[in-house]
Amino acid sequence: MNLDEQAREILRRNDKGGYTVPTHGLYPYQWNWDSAFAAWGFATFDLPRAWDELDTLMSSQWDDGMVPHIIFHKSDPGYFPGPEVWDTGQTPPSSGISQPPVAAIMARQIWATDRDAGTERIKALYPKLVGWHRWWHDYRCTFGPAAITHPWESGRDNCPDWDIGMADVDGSGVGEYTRRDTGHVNPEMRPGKADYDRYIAMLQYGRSTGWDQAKIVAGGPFLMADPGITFMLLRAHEDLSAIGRELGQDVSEIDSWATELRSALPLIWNDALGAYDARNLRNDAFAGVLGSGAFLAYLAGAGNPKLDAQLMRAWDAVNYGIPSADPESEIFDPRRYWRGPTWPVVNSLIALGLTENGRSELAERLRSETADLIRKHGFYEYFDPVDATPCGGADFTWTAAIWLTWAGNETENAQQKGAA
Ligand code: 9WN
Repeated sequence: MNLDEQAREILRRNDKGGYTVPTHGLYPYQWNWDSAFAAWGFATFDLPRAWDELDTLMSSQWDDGMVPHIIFHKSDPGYFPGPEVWDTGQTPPSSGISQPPVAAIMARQIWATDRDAGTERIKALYPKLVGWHRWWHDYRCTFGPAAITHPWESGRDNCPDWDIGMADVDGSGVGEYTRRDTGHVNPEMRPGKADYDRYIAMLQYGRSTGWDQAKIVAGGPFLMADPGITFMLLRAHEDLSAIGRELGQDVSEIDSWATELRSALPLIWNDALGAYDARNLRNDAFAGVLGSGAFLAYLAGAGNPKLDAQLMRAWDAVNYGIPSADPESEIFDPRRYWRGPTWPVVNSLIALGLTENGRSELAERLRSETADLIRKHGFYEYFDPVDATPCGGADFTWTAAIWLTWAGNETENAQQKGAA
């Protein structure tokens, strides 16, 4: 089976009927941003199924507009914390936080593959996407940049960006619990026990408020500005606005969210670091660490020469893809989850921005390094950027999806080189 066929086979196998699990075992439910990438992947060979994925995701929307980070369609003892721990009282059961809002970005890409077939589908999704973006604006952008109330909300769970905020979270009183993730993959690759205690403490705080998002933002144990979400949301606002305009809608509200968010970017620019940086919104302190969240600036057309210099320094220090943390810092840990490894899916977003900003040579380098990883080892969750060791879960949905949409798309040049 060639890699395209293998990738399609993974998407089909991870399809649970209307939604896709990220991988069997480790992640047995529907995850928010994984699902948006899955839809993008399905769009290369089964367009109706692509739209179904987004429909199922958006059908989990809360009354306040939030689209949760995990949707627990069918209970599965293989994942902790499950629906009974989150206890959000929602139907379908879900977690109580959100995740990177990439659905509008993917919906626009999918629509472009077949306008006629997609128009009715995107019309139905559009008001829900607007409601979700309004939620981000009203509940998470009150300080300017997009804030997260839990590291899991960022999608980049244990990256060094959150260390200063995590240090203020007391995880000592969470009680006994059994992790399931470390039974599926090497514990050396996953966040440590002290991190997990704090994750659970934040969850317990949210639950104690009855998942009142305004209370969580006002008094929760953790609140940080996230450059990654800020750039993904900004880009998603602009894509949603473009979709709305084509549907003949009044998009002035969406445009005003985008303008406000763009004007907040100086608040997450750390001149001492020479890059965008996460910020603790409880005391304004910068995290002072360079990570892949900063490089998502390219996705929102917010790159600049100083960031370019940091990108090239960090990227040239490894061999495969853009590392999730600075390879020249002491924190760098090339196999531990978001503290160093490269994530094909993040690379795909950065490359999308680089291409659109006229940096196609860099985008092609990123594509070919990402493709090398997948060719060498298969569709893993993430990889060591120094020696290409495959890490985390195997047969991963979003890695298969970005192979089909991006990484596997050899340019004519590369194909000729390969044939020569
Ligand atoms: C918690 C599913 C998800 C991704 C996240 C990734 C990881 C979960 C976990 O897996 O997070 O949400 O249990 O580690 O960090 O980006 O969406 O693939």
